[in-house]
Amino acid sequence: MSSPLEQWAEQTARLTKPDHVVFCDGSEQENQRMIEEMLRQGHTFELNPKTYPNCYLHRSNPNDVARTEQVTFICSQKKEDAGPTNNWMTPKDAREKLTPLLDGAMRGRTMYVVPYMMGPVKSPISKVGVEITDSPYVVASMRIMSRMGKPAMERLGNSAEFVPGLHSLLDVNPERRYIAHFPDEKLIWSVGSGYGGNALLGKKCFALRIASMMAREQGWMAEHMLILGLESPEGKVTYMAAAFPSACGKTNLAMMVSALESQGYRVWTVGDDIAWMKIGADGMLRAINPEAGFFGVAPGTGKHTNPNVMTALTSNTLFTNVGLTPNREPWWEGMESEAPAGMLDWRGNPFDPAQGPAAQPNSRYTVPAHQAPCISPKWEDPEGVPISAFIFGGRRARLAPLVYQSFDWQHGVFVGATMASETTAAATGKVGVTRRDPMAMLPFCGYNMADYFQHWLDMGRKTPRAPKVFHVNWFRRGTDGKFLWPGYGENVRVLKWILDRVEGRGEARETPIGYVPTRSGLTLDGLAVTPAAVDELLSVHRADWEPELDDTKQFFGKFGDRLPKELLEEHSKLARRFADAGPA
Ligand code: GTP
Ligand code: SPV
Ligand code: MN
Repeated sequence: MSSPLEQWAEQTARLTKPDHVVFCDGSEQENQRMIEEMLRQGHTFELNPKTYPNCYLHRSNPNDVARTEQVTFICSQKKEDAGPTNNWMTPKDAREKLTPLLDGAMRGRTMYVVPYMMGPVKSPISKVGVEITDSPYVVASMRIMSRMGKPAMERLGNSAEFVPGLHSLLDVNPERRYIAHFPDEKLIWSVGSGYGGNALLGKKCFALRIASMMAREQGWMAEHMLILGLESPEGKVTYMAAAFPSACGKTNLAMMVSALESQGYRVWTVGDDIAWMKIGADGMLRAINPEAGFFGVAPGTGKHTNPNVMTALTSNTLFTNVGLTPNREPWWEGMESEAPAGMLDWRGNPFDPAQGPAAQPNSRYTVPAHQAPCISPKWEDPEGVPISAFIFGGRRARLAPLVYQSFDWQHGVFVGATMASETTAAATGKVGVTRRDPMAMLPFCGYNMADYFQHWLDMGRKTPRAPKVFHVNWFRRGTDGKFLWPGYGENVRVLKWILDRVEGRGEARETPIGYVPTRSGLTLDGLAVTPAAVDELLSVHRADWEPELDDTKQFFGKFGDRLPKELLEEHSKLARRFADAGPA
């Protein structure tokens, strides 16, 4: 008798008709074969073995450089179960559309069967997935991003306890690109794209969309959150998880070199993109990072902004869509070195600034997490780390102050549910348009977001020592259009205030939106920001919040009766607090 995995692989091979089938074990020899195949295919190049040993540059198809939300579907039986914020097809329609595309799709190719584990090897929170793909780039990336091969097979045995994900590049044509999720079977089908979040199925497809469905059914949480530990001068580490939309600073916050290191405040990285959390025996939410690597945005990453990752990515790293110097080193805008003469841009053409940047704005590095000097000693703790604070945030040129604290859990859920942010290059479409992105999960929640809000409310009730909830904004701009806050390592000043609040200290004033630090409540010594800029960063303007109240009301309206009444209650309370505060 063959195992459920073997049966699924056989069935898939019958459909996709590959020339060869390879079951991946995650070994070094196998990885070398994968790289040879990538080099042979012609879109991957070896980097300078002296300065970047075992590093490669991969150039994707220029039509395939970011997640494509418009062709990402939740295929539930009923449209209402996908909700108003997801694209929807019936499972039957999705199968009828995709089966002919998959029929014979792997002819002339190798079908790789990739078992992988999301989460630390011994953690009870971890889960197994299996991705079948015809892309060696996907296999090499999954090997960095997950515990691939042996550990997954050992956990799986002959059981059917895995999330299957079928991926084929087809002909990488946007007209034939679909990323489909089947809630009933906890199954993923992705065709026509080789890009990160569309193709590395363990990441957004499993660890967020499918896992969020499982988490709701089983009483836990799967969130688009970084996890960090803030060490205090006494050596105590307090863990926080933060949800910011794509390309809004999770990796950078999680890996920061603290500007307050001389005062004893230091940041340790547990995860940079996804958190799975369960209520622990101590009544706190315990978080694991399901991933094993960082798939981070390259542009804007440099020695001053993120020195930790710059140290990490000089070996065993796969770069996608960055520039290539004559010295065969990777280069991107914001690397803080002069653009070298004779460079090739991300498409492989001689770099001409008039034709656009050297690196694609959503170009990325894929690096093993353990290579980061800031990796937390607890990052693979099977129990997970206890979370004391949740931090929401986004890119808001106006409106949201540098930081504020919600009044309580229910208000915190409202703060998360009414998050909004300017769109970035992480997804195709317009950049810089403000859109509502609740809990940074708009593109990643696998079910109706009204039910997701209810799940958040329920989790707060069920968690005896639920995290305190905060909101931050590193992206507020002054009248000159420039960022008011220096960001990056200076963000530790905000984390320190959050820690103070968690511990019952931290000076704050009560405003209609929540507790905002007073200027003296923040540790600002040695910071080159004018007092006027700090005041602006901490201000709450009623004239900005009134249209915001209208917009959030309209957004909530999309969910009809399914929206938890608690959120409308919080909306009215916020409006009343502004009315009571009088003109401002
Ligand atoms: P995903 O991997 O897409 O989920 O993104 P992320 O949230 O991890 O974003 P990341 O940390 O990679 O940051 C994206 C961009 O925002 C980079 O270009 C950073 O340089 C920039 N950025 C990050 N933190 C800050 C900050 O504190 N201030 C400013 N101004 N920019 C920042
Ligand atoms: C994001 O877009 O939020 C990412 C990159 O983290 S991707 O894996 O492509 O989703
Ligand atoms: Mn992300």
